[in-house]
Amino acid sequence: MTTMTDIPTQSKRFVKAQSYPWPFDGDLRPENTALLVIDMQHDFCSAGGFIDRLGLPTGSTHACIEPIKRVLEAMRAGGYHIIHTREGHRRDAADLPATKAWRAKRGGAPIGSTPGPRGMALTRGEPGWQIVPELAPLAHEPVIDKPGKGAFYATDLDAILRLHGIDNLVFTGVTTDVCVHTTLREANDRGYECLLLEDCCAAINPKSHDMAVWQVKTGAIFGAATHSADLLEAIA
Ligand code: TIU
Repeated sequence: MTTMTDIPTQSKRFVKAQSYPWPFDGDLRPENTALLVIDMQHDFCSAGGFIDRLGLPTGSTHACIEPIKRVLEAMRAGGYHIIHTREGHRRDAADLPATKAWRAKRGGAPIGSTPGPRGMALTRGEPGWQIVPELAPLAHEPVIDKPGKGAFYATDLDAILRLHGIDNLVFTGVTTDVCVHTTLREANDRGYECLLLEDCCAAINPKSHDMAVWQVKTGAIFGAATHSADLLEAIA
């Protein structure tokens, strides 16, 4: 990481955000900044997937595909790092905690058995586990397969970020209050500078989304939050 004094004032760049202009040190460059697209899989965003089989709505998670696509295209064009994540379990279920298996089965969307319209829920290789085609990763973009909510737990995400000198993380994806928040909190504790794009993430319950965004916007505890338009303006 650079220190504040390393960056000449004239080359500092900030995104308008709450509760402070982001990143804290103004060191916003394609080389040290990654877009994280979290769990934009059919299981969370589409009919017949995990969330739908639990009897929960997917309207809000589906609706953030388009805003994420705009940011993805702009950051690809700008040469920023792009990293995708997928939540899912090994087909042999060796990485599936009994607690999670029990809860999913109880909710009506068993993991690793009893296929639904998009195959077995949250199971690697199944149709529901695939990333939605609008946001399909390019061949050179790392995809982090994660068994948990947080993208740092039991993955090589931290190693990849450090190998590439990435300090700043822009958060998009689903769901705001579960996997996005868990990953943002994990990243914050590891010293990464986090920006949440509030129109590029969604929760099952809009009130829970609002509170999760509020937590990031208020008090500068985990980082900052903004709308994608402000990020796009800053990197244009
Ligand atoms: N990706 C993610 O957020 N996993 C979840 O289980 N989310 C729920 O909202 N349940």
